Amino acid sequence: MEKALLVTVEILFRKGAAPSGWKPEERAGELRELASSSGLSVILEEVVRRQEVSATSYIGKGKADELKYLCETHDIDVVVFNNDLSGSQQKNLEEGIGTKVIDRTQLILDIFARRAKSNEGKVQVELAQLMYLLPRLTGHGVEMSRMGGGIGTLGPGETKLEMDRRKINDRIARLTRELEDIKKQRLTGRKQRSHFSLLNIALIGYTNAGKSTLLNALTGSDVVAEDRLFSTLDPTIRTFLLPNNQKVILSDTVGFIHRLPHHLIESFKATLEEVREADLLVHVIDASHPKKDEHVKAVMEVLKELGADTKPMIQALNKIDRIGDEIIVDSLRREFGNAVTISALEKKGLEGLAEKIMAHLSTVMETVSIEVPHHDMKTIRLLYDHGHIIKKEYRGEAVYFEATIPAHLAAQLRKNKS
Ligand SMILES: Nc1nc2c(ncn2[C@@H]2O[C@H](COP(=O)(O)OP(=O)(O)OP(=O)(O)O)[C@@H](O)[C@H]2O)c(=O)[nH]1
Ligand SMILES: [Mg+2]
Repeated sequence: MEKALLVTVEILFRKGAAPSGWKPEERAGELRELASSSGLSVILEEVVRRQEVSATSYIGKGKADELKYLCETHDIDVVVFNNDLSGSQQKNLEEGIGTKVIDRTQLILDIFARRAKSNEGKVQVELAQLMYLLPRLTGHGVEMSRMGGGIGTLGPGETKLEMDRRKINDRIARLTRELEDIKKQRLTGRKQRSHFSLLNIALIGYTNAGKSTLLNALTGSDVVAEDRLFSTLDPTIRTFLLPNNQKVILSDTVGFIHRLPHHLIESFKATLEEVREADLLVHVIDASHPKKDEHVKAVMEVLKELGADTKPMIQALNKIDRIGDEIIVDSLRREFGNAVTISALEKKGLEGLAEKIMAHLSTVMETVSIEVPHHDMKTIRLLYDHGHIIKKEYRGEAVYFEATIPAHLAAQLRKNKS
């Protein structure tokens, strides 16, 4: 395991910067979780307060010398900065401190690279890594060993593969084309799925909020749910039968984080298609987390970037088993505008969530009365699969149905008839 020193720099006078709602110690706490999620062993943590950023070495020579001393005495392999470093700042810091230096974005990219299992995930991560590297090229190429393999594979004696800007640009173009293909396949896949016209519900939320645990609790699947950041990378799609026998599609996908590297959002748009295509979002919030408000804010920002911030949404305050106190749970529920409170782990409050989902769906459902010929199995199946049958009567050659079905299917039926 590589030994890491984590450094969070707090710049005291940043021109025009809005106050962030995160104290430096809280940012440091999240960096610690990120570092352990990527398999680093955190030996030391430093919070550095500075008046301003040094353009060349970010923290100034004196501080760099101090870190060099710490790294030597504690046998540190890598120093992780919680701040965004430019290519030259990173290089100068590496020279000054005498160890490998990475920033928060690289750390997150590294975690994603480790988690990527599917071809789609791998392509998306590599694309994000290359887009991160491109503006950092100093003209003589870049050590490719920095990326792809993850932190653990970087060590003395590694092969340094040089790649120049042109090659990187070519590779970016190729990966982008590959992603286009993946997107097309995904769309045909979705169209072929017999459940294409079912309503789609996407579970979204901050990383580690409990989305996968909730999917498992609702659908009885066994998606990996772990106490580490970014457990889920590839989307999982399951059908879910609501208590009123209406079938819907439930999808679980990658979690969000505050200051999620923009390149990741850009390149993960294929995976995040499930979110963009959803009819309804269930926003899973870790209600027991001290930073829950900031988490919610960060999630809304990412949704905005995806163009999905205006979708109908149900907020599910999760992990209430950790809160225990009914009064606090009640006040939380009110604070979040009558959100549902659940414990995905203990399978509590799930009926309340299902009710909210049904209530929402009833606003996008329509009741139809229709006579269907016996032989028209397609329509009959559609009513059963996607609708909720209220009344059924045999009338000679036809069957009469009264059913609630998704509004878009009702429109389709009317069109077919005319
Ligand atoms: N106490 C408690 N823990 C929970 C609850 N729901 C989830 N957890 C735990 O929280 C951790 C994260 O759960 P996941 O379901 O993996 O979270 P996620 O939102 O899918 O996370 P990412 O995929 O990393 O974005 C796991 O250790 C779960 O066991 C809950 O209701 N109560
Ligand atoms: Mg997950």
